[in-house]
This record gives sequence, C-alpha cells and structure tokens, in this order.
Amino acid sequence: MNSSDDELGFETRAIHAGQAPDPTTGAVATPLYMTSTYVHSEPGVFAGYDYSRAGNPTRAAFEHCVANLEGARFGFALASGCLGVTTVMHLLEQGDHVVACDDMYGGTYRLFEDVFKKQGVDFSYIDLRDPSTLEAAMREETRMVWAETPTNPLMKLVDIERIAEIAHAGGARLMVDNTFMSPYFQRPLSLGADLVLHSTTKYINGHSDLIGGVVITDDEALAGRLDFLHKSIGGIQSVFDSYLCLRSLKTLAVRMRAHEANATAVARFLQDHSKVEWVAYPGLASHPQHELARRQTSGHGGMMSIGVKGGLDAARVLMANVRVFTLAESLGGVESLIEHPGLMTHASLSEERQREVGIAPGLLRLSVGIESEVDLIRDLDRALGKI
Ligand code: P1T
Repeated sequence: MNSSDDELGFETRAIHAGQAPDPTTGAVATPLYMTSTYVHSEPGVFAGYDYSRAGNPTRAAFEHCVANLEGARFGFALASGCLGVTTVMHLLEQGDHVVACDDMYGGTYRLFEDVFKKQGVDFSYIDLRDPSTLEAAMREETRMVWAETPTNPLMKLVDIERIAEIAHAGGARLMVDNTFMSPYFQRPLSLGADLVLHSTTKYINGHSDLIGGVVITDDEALAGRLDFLHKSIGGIQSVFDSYLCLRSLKTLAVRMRAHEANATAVARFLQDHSKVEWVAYPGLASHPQHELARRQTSGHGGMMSIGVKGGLDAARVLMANVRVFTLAESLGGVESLIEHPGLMTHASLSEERQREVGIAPGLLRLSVGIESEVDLIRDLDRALGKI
C-alpha cells in the first residue's frame, strides 16, 4: 500500500502514513530509534541520517504522518507547543509586524509580549471574528497573521478562508494554531493557511503523558527555512515522545468522535442548567458562529467554556466539588479536565488585559474526555448543586 496516497481515508492514513514496516527487521510497529548519531561510510556519506537533532527515523515517521493528516508534506516535531511558537516566530525579523487574535493561549501571548516584542517584532491584537478588523490592522510591515480557532479560552472562531485572503493580499503569511480541533475536525492548510501549529500535548497525543509540539506546512520555501530553524535552535521532540505521538495518532479519529459526542451531551446539559449563565461550544446552535463552525470544521471537538452564575465564588465551589472532572491545566486528553483560565492558564495576563479580552471571574473551561457520558453529566450536576 502506498501510505502517502491522498485517496486514502483519514483513519487509514493515521495508521499507515510514514509507517511502512521497518526496512531492517520487518517490524510492523515503527521502532524507537534510540540513537544520537549514525555511521558514515566515508565523511559525508550516510544512509539518510547523520545526527538525531537534524533527523531521526522515529521522529520522521511521526512528522510524516501528522503532516499527511493536515494535507501537507512537511512536519517539524518539537519539544513543546511553545517551542513551535518560538520556531515559527524565528521566521520573522526585527521590524516585522504580526496581527494576532486578541484571545489566545496565555503562554503564546506571554512569548509574544515578553520575548519577541523585546527582540523588535511588533504585535497588534484584534478580534479576528470580524475580518474587516484585520483589513484595518494590516500594515506595510505585517508579515504574519496569527490565529487560534477556536480561541483559547473563549471559543471564538476565525473564518480561515477569508482571513487567509486578507493576509495574502497584504503580503503576510497566515499561521493557524489548530490545537483545539486537531486535523480530524479542521484542516487550515486546505482553507488557505500557510502554517499550522499543534501543541501535541493535547489531542494529538491525547493521553496527558507528554509535552510536545509540531509545525506543519506544504510550502517548500517555508519548510526549508523551518528545517534550518528546527535543527539550529534544536527544540526537537525526543525519540520516545515522537513514538508516543505516532502511536496516539492511530486512535485520533475514534478519540475525537468520542470527545465530540460527550462534549455535545455536556454542552446541552449545561446550557439548560439554572446555575449556568452561558455555554460557548461551537456545536450548539446558540454559539454566535455556529454556521461558520458547520462550514469550516467537520465536527466541534471536546472543548467548551462556561460562565457560572455567581462569579468567582460559584466557580470555586464547582471546581472544588467535581469528582470525575479533574481540576488541572491542559486539555485534549482522554480524561475530563476543568480549569479557571483567569487563575490558571491565563494568569500571566494582567487583570486589566483579562477584562479587555473577556476572561471573567466566573469563566471556567472544560476539556471533555471520553469517560462515560452519564458519569460526566452526573458529576457536573452534583457539583453545580453545591453552589
Ligand atoms: O504547553 P505546550 O505544549 O507548550 O503548548 C502551548 C499551547 C499552544 N497553543 C495552544 C492553543 C495551547 O492551548 C497551548 C497550551 N495550552 C495549555 C497548557 C492550556 O491549558 O490551555
């Protein structure tokens, strides 16, 4: 079977792309190539790999497979999602300008404001839900538009196709952080994005047992530069973590379907609950961008935000009383998590910045896992009853 055949379905490619039986032993599962270096038959002559920072067969299998699932040829696996952000930002130079969504993972915002701004890159943060705001924010020096969709934590959506047109008309690249949707539900490159980033810590690995990232593109020139940055900065993903991510990709489709089914049930339950003020889940008809979600994604994933009545005090009671949901940062694992963005994942944003963006004291974020639906709903119902 030609595993790179684009005609094959997502599930088939997740299991076979980049994963032909091992040429030396015939092993069906891609082996862990735990080696830092490779033999040269004479200086500069080697069988494909010379040093594992530059390339490793286990990592290459994962990079090939995950890129294939995003409909691309080039993937670069990194030691964290933040290293993915860092590597992509090194495509830019002093004096360049980035337009980014105003709501995004707090760690990405911190990297922009406290690291790259100091190195001479300028940033504008805007509400990318309205493409006309991007038109107004573009400058002569704008080289990149940075979008999360859905955004973390407010679950705002960005019209990737429209934003890509505007970015390209202004001479900028569009980078989409696809962590929340995974390639199973959303493929930004097919909608015009130039680069895709995942924190593989989340759905790609899916079992909350590693930190990783990947940057993907189908643009040869960008890939050449990223390859250089990947091996020069050296933020590569370890062999073992690459092996785990590759293993996890095989079940990505079934996991994502299970996350979505549970999240849909949880969102419907919560939106009718008297202690819940609002629920932001793109799969609900009440989400203001539900139509865009239906057009742009093939499903709605496992992430949602809710506002509880009674603000921070009520949110604390809910967090203290869940038993199946775990109070923890991160998302995308098989277990359900709940967290308070204002006090946890987005605590690096000042209170003023949180207010501007809309991170309210009663805001909670749920990552709905793949446990029994009835247990999740009972858990939330019981904990909400304590408010
Ligand atoms: O944690 P790390 O693997 O470095 O990934 C950073 C990152 C990048 N992009 C998005 C959309 C993310 O959500 C994250 C990490 N987010 C969390 C840890 C969190 O709880 O939101």
